[in-house]
Amino acid sequence: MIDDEPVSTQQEPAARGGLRWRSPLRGLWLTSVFGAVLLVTLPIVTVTGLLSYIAYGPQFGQAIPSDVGILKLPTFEWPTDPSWLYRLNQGLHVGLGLVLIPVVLAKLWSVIPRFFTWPPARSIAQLLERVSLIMLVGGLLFEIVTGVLNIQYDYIFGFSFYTAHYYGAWVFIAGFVVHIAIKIPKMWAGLRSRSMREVLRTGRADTEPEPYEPDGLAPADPVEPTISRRGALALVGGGAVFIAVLTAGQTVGGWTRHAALLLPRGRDSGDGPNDFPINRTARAAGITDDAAGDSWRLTLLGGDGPMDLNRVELSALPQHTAVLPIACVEGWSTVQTWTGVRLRDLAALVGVIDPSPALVSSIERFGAFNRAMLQANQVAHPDSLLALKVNGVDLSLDHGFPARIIVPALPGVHNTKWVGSIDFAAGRGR
Ligand SMILES: Nc1nc2c(c(=O)[nH]1)N[C@H]1C(S)=C(S)[C@@H](COP(=O)(O)O)O[C@H]1N2
Ligand SMILES: [Mo]
Repeated sequence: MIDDEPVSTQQEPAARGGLRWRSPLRGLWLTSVFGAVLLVTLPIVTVTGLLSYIAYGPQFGQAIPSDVGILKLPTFEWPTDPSWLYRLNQGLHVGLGLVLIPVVLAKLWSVIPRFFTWPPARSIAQLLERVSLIMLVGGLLFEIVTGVLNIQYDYIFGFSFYTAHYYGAWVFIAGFVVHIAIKIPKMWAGLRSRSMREVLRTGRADTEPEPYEPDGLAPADPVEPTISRRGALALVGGGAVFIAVLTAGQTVGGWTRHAALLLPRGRDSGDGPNDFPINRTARAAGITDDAAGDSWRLTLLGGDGPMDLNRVELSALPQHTAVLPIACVEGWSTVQTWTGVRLRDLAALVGVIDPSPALVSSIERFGAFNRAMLQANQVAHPDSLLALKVNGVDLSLDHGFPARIIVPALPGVHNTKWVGSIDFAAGRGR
């Protein structure tokens, strides 16, 4: 057999596992571009995630997980202004988190020979780098998986991924910080090793392989390019845009909601003015027409309470209208016009003039979201309502009839539906 393939040059990279990774695109430049994108965007996903934890009110033990030991964050009163604050926070966290998945995968692809380097470490410093890399990559993939599962399947499995997601975040953060500290100079050099303009002008035929260096990312024996660098960037960017199209509808609403395929519950809607996403239906929550019917009473506790009010009495109190979003932790949101009684007016009815935190309880018996502690500023805000109506008509049973909470910038989950009682002294440790 006449074969002039140089056997010797094949064996050398094969020994370091390089034979399988021969793309001429692989190298410091492409890795640095993906790295730079993630360097700017992943901190946004991380910080909004941690803020979301604080918005849940860990000071009341109602963030998940409730006890996080030394990972406890400094908590503060989550603001009520602007009313879209949590909507923006959670839209960014979930939306950006999903959109970045193709970039994360591309970045991993670009450094894949690294994971097969042998021996894995030749010095203590290198060993530490490797451990931080495992934390970074493992943490990130774990966050993506638990995040997506949380959006898609939380209720199917009947348990929460929040706890895993919270601890996973800290593993990722530790790996990310170390990785940045180690790699920033390299990334900077990588970004400057090619001109982006030049790359965007170069087609596949003219695509040159990256220069080989021992211990570098570029292969010693690159194959012919199957795609240009700009093609690779377009592919990854296109993937990100595609995911954006599949998710944006969950917040933008209207007809775009039909494109929001990554959003299982947000598509569930009611009729007419009550036609907007339903998180948990009355049926799923075990709310019967009877329990929500004429026999329903709202019980006010604390101060001079208890005091019972039926729905007719509530309707006779001064009514206030506010345009406010419901923004779910899962990323979807919807803005509606709500009408009802101000929470601070209800507090005043039982003689509580200077509101403290209040505990709202639903008549729903078993759900995980059947009660919520509201901060004092949330009770006091003039737009914080016990809503009886939405968009000018009575709430539907699915949206919380006879009455539900709606508070500006409050995480969706704490806008309790089918309210049975409000304890205005709950925060005073009675
Ligand atoms: N009693 C009760 N209230 C609840 C829930 C629930 O399961 N039970 N779900 C919460 C969640 S997670 C969200 S996002 C909002 C959604 O309100 P909607 O179904 O009217 O859109 O209701 C909140 N109120
Ligand atoms: Mo939610």
